[in-house]
Amino acid sequence: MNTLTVPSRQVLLTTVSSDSHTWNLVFLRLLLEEAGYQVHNLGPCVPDDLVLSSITALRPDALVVSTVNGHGRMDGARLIRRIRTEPSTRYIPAIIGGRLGIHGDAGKGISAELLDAGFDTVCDERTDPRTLPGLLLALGTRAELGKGAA
Ligand code: B12
Repeated sequence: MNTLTVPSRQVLLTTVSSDSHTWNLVFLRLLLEEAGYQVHNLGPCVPDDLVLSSITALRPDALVVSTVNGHGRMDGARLIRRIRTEPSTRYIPAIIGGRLGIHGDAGKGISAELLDAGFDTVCDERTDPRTLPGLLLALGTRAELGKGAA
C-alpha cells in the first residue's frame, strides 16, 4: 500500500524578552500541534540571544512570536531586526501576533512598523488564531524558498 509521507514542519514558538504571559504560548502550541506541526516552545521572557541561537540550532521552518503584554511593538521590532541581520537566521519566515501595543487595538501603525522591521506577517487582536496554520502554510519554508537552507 502506498503511503503519502508529508514532511513534518517545525515551528519555533516564542515570546519577547519582556513578556511573562504563558497561556498564549500553551494555546498556540496545542493549536499548531493539532494542525500537524512539530513545535518548540521557548516559554516566557525569552532573551533575543536565545531566539537567535535556537533558530540556528533547531533550523525550524518558521518562527511564531506571540506577545500579549503590550511591548511586542518595541521588543518584536528589535528581535526581528536582529534576526534579519544575522546571516544564519535572516531568511526564516516569521509571524508575530497577540496584543502588540498598550492601547488595545493594535492598529495599522503597529502592523506597518513590524512588517517594516522584518516580519512577514503581523496578526493583531482581531486575527482569529485558527487562521495561523493557514498563514504559516502560505509563507512556505525557507527550504522551499531556496534561501538560507544550507
Ligand atoms: C493571566 C494574565 C497575567 C498573568 C500571566 C501568568 C502566566 N503565567 O501566564 C500575570 C499576572 C503574570 C500578568 C502580568 C502582567 N500583565 Co497580564 N494578563 C493576564 C490575563 C488576565 C489573561 C492572559 C491569558 O492567560 N489569556 C489566555 C490566553 C490563552 O489568551 P491570550 O493571552 O489572549 O492569547 C490569545 C490571543 O491573544 C491570540 N494570540 C496570542 N498570540 C498570538 C500570536 C499569533 C500569531 C496569533 C495569530 C494569535 C495570537 O491567541 C490566543 C488564544 O486566543 C490578561 C487579560 C485577558 N483577559 O486576556 C492580562 C493582560 C494580557 N495583561 C496585561 C498586562 C498589562 C500585564 C502586566 C504589564 C501588568 C503589570 N502592570 O504588571 C504584567 C506584564 C508581565 C510581563 N512581564 O509580561 C494586559 C496587556 C495590555 C495590552 N497588551 O494592551 C492584559 C490584556 C490585561 C489588561 N486588559 O490590561 N498577566
